[in-house]
Amino acid sequence: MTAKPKINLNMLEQILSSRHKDEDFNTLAQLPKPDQLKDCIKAAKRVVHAIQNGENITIVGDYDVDGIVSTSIMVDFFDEINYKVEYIIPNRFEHGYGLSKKIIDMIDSGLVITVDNGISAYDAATLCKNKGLDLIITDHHTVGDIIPEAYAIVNPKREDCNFPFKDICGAQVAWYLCAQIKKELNSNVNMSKFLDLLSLAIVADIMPMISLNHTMVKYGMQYLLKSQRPSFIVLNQMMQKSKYVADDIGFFIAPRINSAGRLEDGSIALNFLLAKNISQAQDAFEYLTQLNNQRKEIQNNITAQAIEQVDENDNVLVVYNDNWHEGVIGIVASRLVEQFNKPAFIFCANNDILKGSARSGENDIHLYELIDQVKEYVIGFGGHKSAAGLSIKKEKFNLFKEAINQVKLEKQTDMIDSNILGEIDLNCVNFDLINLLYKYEPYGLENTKPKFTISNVSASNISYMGKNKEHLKIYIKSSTRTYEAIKFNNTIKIDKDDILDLVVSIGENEFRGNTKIQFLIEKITVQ
Ligand SMILES: [Mn+2]
Repeated sequence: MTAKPKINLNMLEQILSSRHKDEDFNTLAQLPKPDQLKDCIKAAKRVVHAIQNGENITIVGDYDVDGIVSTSIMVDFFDEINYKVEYIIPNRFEHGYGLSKKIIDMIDSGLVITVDNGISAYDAATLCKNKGLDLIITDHHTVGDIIPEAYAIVNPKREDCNFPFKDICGAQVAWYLCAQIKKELNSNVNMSKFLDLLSLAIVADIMPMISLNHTMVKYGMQYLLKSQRPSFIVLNQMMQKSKYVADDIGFFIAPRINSAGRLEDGSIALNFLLAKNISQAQDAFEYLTQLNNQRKEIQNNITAQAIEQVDENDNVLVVYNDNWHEGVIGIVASRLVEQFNKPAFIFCANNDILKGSARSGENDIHLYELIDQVKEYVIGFGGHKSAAGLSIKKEKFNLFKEAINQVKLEKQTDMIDSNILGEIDLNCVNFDLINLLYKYEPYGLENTKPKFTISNVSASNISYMGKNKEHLKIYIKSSTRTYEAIKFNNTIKIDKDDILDLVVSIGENEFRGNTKIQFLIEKITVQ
């Protein structure tokens, strides 16, 4: 680790404010307009035509948070303008990802609108055409060499799209299309009522937390807190927060919504978000919590097995097992990235085909481009910089693993190290510091949560929490007070006599109206 400066409050304010000094779109009123998205007007006009002619409209979403939120925004919007639409969240196990033949077989006529998927649905687009279905693709994933044949394609990553900020999520694209439809219809739907939902998708899809994403999540989390959606009333009751931070979404809310599609069916989570009353929302929420607990157990088992297989000398971690659960391999990849600080590919089997999920974390490695360089071994792939999905033939596994490890990686920064702002003196840690950290929320990709080193401390009251005692809790002392510090998924054994160097982020723990300062430990080194 390189030597870090000692941080005080003034320095911290300077560092954090400088991150945003050249940014556009700092208020909701400054957000770019929907017509800046290529094809958005064309698509909206087609939708209005469909409404006027009473055509069937079918929304096709995805089973992750972004896809589910995209779908719920669309469904809710059409509800607001009093037009009944059909919607389908593909089932990962039954239909696979995105618009596919099996999904098109379920649609008889009219207009199909994809949300958070579709940009790689070449064959499905042709099937739609042959079946006389008009297709509007809204997506945000990387546009490949071939573009599907569709009536309109709204995707900021199109080369010919001049939208001023490219890294928005699927739900934002869907929201923008709704905003344009609203305009075409001269309707009075308040588009800001969707910001609560949008904040979930932007955080969960790991969009860069800068520029318009920062603004939308910042305000979205405030809307979330006072949201009148039954689902969010239930959520707020459970969370008991006076304010939200991005990690509340990332660690607590998103995993529950994701667990539906990972283990069973994304519609369960969609029904939660669209619940019409508190009791419906309550039931759906309890079920999601159950699924999420199951998901954790499966994931912990697979993570342990995957770690055993990892070859630490590889630049890119590639592991595979026949019996791994397809729904959790993406998270397992994230856990490997955390532990080894390298891009990770986790595969599970589907007959002779291996389905894989890749994560690059906060490394400067572009996964889509990385896979593109070894695409001769790949059947199909899609995704973006920090997350991707792919499939390969089982017999090509070793070749793929070898080839991807031959690719010269552009740049590999130490993820944790490069995000550390400096050494923090425990005597400087007080609520002034906490408030300053909150002021620059939400944090995320490209605007990382401030991390600090704390050197030469010892731990008291060492304890372990969680079902498998996987989380570590310790107390550390300044000259005047004692702080709680948590390490999730701890792998290091420590003793009360050990002298420790820590990398931490600092936040609050709100519990039953009591607020205390809490450290989240990223890394522990025993001296
Ligand atoms: Mn997405």
